[in-house]
Amino acid sequence: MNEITESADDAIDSTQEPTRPQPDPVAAREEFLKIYPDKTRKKRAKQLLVNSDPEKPSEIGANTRTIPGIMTQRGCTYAGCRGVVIGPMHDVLHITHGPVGCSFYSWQTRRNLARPQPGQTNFLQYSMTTDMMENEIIFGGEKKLAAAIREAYLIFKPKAIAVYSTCPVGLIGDDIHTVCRLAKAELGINVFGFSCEGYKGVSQSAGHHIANNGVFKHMVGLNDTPDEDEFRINVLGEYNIGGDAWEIDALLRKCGIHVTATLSGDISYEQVTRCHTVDLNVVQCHRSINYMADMMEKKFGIPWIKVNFIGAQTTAKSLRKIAKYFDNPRLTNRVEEVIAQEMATLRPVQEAMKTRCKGKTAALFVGGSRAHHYQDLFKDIGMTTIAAGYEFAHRDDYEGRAVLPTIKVDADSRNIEEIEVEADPKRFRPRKSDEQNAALAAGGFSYKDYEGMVKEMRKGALIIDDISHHELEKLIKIYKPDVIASGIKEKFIIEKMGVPCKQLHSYDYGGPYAAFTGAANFYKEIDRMVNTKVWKLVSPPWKQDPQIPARLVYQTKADRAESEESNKTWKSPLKAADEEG
Ligand code: CFM
Repeated sequence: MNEITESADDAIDSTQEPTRPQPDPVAAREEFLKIYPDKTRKKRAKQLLVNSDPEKPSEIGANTRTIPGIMTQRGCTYAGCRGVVIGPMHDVLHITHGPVGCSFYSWQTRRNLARPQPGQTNFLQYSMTTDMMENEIIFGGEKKLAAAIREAYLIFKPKAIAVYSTCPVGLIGDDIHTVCRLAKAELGINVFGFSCEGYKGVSQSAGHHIANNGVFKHMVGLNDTPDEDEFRINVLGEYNIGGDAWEIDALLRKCGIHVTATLSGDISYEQVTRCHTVDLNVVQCHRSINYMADMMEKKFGIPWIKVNFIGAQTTAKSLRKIAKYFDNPRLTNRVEEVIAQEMATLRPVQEAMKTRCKGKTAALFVGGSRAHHYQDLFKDIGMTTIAAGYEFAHRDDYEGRAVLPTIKVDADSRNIEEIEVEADPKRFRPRKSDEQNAALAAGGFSYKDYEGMVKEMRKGALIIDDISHHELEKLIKIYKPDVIASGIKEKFIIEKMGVPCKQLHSYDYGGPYAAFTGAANFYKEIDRMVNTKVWKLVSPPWKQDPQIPARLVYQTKADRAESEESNKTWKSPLKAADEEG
């Protein structure tokens, strides 16, 4: 038994197979693809795979443009930068330079909660924008931006202001960086901009990268004062959705591990400026923040490991790995004590929910990390993930970081700046000696070790990148999963088709789901969803009042003629009923 990863008391049965016989995945895949025109089919085929050998994941088409006409769940680059990575910093003032819609739709739509300390400010409830109008689009918006920064400063007196470019700003060429530099000199506070125009990348993923670069350049390293606590870490890629970061923080504190900064859940500007003083970075969401982890390692010598605090067994494994890194008997014992205590409370809930959920199936289509992480929570209660995919992750998030050197750089990824980082002449400090690292490696410990989603999925599962609405509907019809974990854009279609949908971005107002305490919430929530009878009573409107049949593409002329004919004679059943009186 590998002592880092397993222990008899928290081991779970991960060989669980679904109770109902499952469809043939190869035939299902064919069915998904057959409606597409040739070119589209060829492209989608690369993004839609059957997991034929989990040990050797096939190369997946990921992080490429969505084909126009396909309904995608993706967001834009601005969303990934302003909304995801930097937006949660609660005392930084965020100004969107653009038309009002971009700001309005990023106004508290993500549940990144904050509980500022006494004396700290919280601007999260505000949404600030330059509200560009035709005038600025034609004659330039730099003056309006400068005025907005000045005005916001006078009202709120923040320590830092971040400015975000939207699509039209990139198109007309406003130089936000010069405006920010001048404002910084004028106001004497930190002001910096992000060229995160919505169109800049193929998804919000580009925005993560742009945000990482900017936070690293403009904030990290400004204050060298370390916290006095021992075992100091940062939790990177945890955004406190529904309070997850608070559960993780409380658990770590119980173990005696100190979190200097969580990037960026419930974090203050000041914490970001000092986060380079820790001894270890642990990465929760690899997709959104791996850049930061790598840059901090190069410049300051802080190593990083991948963790996962979603799922009981994975949480235990992550705690043990952190303890192993610090290699301190006191900490190691304490971690074991905490795991034993937490599992003693959680196990009865887990067992009870398992008897009710065992053998049921789930499909997950979320973002760039949750579609992987949440499979562990389902596994905890005996459920099987039959299909999963990310919206915008890259190949390494599917196949593991080993494929990084083989990822082709295309025109879209080249568009995003890769910043050159060198060791800081004064502040670079290796956290472990070569001997210590050799001993860790001999004990099975590895750094930067994200293995990706596919290896942990069962043979025969479907892996679907950037799933389309059409494919989702087919999946529901063919597989009838007991629950789908997904987002708000598709939630109600799924539910109208009689399948419960757990919204895994904002948690449908629920959560937290992280750490042992959060796991109990999730098990109970999923039990309620998969065991209620209400879904069998749903009759979607299109079954009662079918719409005119329309086709995406006509394969043959006869096809088209048939469709046109049926349109002519089609009558709404409701109308027919009316006419009959
Ligand atoms: Fe990371 Fe996220 Fe996610 Fe993400 Fe997101 Fe999110 Fe997400 Mo929505 S940072 S990749 S861009 S874990 S907002 S907190 S839930 S899509 S899976």
